[in-house]
Amino acid sequence: MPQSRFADVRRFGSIDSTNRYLLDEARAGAPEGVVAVADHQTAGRGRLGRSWEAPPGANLLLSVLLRPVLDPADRHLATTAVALAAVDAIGALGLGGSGGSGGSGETEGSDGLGAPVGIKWPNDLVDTRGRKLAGVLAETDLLPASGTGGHPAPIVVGIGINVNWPDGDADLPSELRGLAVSLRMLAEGPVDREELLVNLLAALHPRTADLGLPAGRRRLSQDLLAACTTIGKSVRVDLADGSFEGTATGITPEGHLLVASDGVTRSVVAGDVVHVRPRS
Ligand code: BT5
Repeated sequence: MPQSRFADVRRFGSIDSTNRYLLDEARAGAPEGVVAVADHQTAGRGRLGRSWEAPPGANLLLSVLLRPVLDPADRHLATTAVALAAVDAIGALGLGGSGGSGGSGETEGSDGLGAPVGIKWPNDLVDTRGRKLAGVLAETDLLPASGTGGHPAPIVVGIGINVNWPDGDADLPSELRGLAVSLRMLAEGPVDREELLVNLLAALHPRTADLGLPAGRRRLSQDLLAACTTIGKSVRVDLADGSFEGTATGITPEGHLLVASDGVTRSVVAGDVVHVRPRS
């Protein structure tokens, strides 16, 4: 992969968490572009102390170290860049599967992206039925030491993509049945993890380069809007200091979610949101 800034790929048979590994590397001064890939994580992490499940050898578990020169208000776009790169990478597999058709009327966020997947704002890849195919976790370390040596402060972005697990609902723990899906299920057959990794490393290059440019950041927000399955949905937004309900109506050029509620449209920043979910 010539010219890719993601050429330093470190592979692990088993590790606690690729995000934890790269945060430690970042603290030790590692440059942008280091990638960690694991066959298995013993303590894969989700947001807010949640865990990420994947049996050994089945799925793509990867983190990248970014050091974008970004205003703190734009740092949430690192999640968007990686989520969009994953949509690109899955599209490039050309699976041509049914995409889990026969669904529940979920918005197809993938028009024009060539993949039967969309992005549930802010950090999930979902199929056309809203089942979770991948999750993205961005972690940052603003300790002064991490940004020394001329490096901007790091953002470690991890993604877990369900490639060959689960093979069906029966594989899943009961709490994830009907809620999680894999590429294997969508393609109705095994999917090559290596090919997906190669596609993802290739797609990460332009997507993360966009973080550093005003026009690039607008492109990320526009492409997020095009891929976003949350638009048009009723949502409840849980903020640290309370919650409100409304309808997701759009995404701003800065990548914020617009939620209309009681005749007022509010802009919601990913970092402020504890949870956005369909209103029950
Ligand atoms: C996420 O958190 O979705 C972020 C997941 C990031 C995982 C990657 S793997 C590589 C890197 N290293 C790490 O240690 N982490 C990153 P969140 O939105 O909090 O969702 C977590 C929730 O998703 C869990 O509480 C489960 O309900 C559900 N879940 C867990 N494993 C799943 C899976 N394989 N597929 C679908 N849903 C899952």
